[in-house]
Amino acid sequence: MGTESPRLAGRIVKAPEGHLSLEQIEAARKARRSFMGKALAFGAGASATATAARAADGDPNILTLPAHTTGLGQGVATEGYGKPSVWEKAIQRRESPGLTRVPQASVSFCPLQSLFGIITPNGLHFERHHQGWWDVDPSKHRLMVNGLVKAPRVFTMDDLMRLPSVSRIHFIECGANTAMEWANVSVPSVQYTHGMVSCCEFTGVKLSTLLDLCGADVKAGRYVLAEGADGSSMTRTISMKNALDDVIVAWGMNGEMLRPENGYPLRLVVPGVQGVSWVKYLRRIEVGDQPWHTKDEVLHYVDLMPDGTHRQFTSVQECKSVITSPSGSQTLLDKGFYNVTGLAWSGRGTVRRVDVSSDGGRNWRTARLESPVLDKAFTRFNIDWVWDGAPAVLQSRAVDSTGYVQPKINQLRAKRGTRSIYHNNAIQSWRVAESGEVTNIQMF
Ligand SMILES: Nc1nc2c(c(=O)[nH]1)N[C@H]1C(S)=C(S)[C@@H](COP(=O)(O)O)O[C@H]1N2
Ligand SMILES: [Mo]
Repeated sequence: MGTESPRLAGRIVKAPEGHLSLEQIEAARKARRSFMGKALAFGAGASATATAARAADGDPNILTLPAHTTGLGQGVATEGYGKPSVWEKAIQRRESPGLTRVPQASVSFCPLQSLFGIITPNGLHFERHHQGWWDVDPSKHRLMVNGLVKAPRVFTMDDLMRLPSVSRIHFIECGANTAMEWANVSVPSVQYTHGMVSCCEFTGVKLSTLLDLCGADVKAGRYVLAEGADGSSMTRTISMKNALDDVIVAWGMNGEMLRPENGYPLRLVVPGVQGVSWVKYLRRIEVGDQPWHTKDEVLHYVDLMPDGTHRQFTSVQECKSVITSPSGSQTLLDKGFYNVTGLAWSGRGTVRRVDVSSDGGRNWRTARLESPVLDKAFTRFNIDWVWDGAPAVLQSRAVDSTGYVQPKINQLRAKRGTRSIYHNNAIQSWRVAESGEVTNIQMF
């Protein structure tokens, strides 16, 4: 998968090129200590030490100071938009070749294995487009609110950004995330198994504020339609209950304007609900008295249940978790201590607990939840693990604030049958081989 192996993005695998290995650092330290000892014995100070260090250039036993310590650095980085270190080049969104026929109707997966904390950087947020992305001119963009409202209105971006705003941290997960695992296709890394999820701080005006401004009939108007301005005619029905609760018409993402690929200049944020309802390039909100049954809610993102019925408005992303490191395609370099880390989230509230197993689910230990633990947002978990070098299977199992427990794949299959494509929140298993290689396996 991918032109570059996702191995490169695994921090456990190897230090970025150009960095010293632990052995090199230790050897350098030792050399420096004995050298300093000699220098001090001669009653010399630090500057004499540095001079001697330069004099010893070329001697492999003596630490030579790197250019960044002795030379002049670069000027302020004011040119263009700030960029990550060159050493982090391998950490990118990646497309799974062959998954879709054209890149305009494709997915780029977020490199979860290389991220810390709960916020997804904007340049690494997963992408899902049905008809390509656009960099829409915000001065020309409009949002219409119509339907069962007293005063239909057309808002400019300036109009919207003058209104009272909120900033909230929420995850967005495509309903198709982890879909390959239904088919028992073991894609190699967490980037490809779980990378259609991200978590950001979104800023915008609450949809309830706009509905209020336009005098929406919130009794007869039991539903809201959201429509995008791209060629995919992305339209989704959202219940009025959701709309009045925590839905945001957002322009901000992690402190700056949305990226074009994520819906610039305006997108709907529907906390807890699958990604398809988070309509990008949002241009219209209509209030109505029944669901619209548009193509993206009758044909796509539906679940064919064992009794032959379609579960159509499967909207909430159930509680889920995954260990992001160690994870598939990484290699443990040695026995000993590891910080097992991962992410948990629930579309129904907060994460209450995450348990971690290293023996394929026989024994479980409760992981540490790092703060903050927020509603419908990523929660970062960590747990100590000492690898004895024997084969192991790492798994995480999350419990949310409703008491719902993340299921095993066979428990999920018992309920959902064998025809599902979407909405797979099963426990993920990573097998650690004696060689240290970590692979994706299914445990029933
Ligand atoms: N206008 C528009 N909105 C859209 C889509 C789209 O193709 N066009 N894709 C949807 C789907 S299926 C998902 S999962 C999310 C993905 O959002 P992202 O690209 O910001 O990750 O946007 C949703 N909103
Ligand atoms: Mo999606």
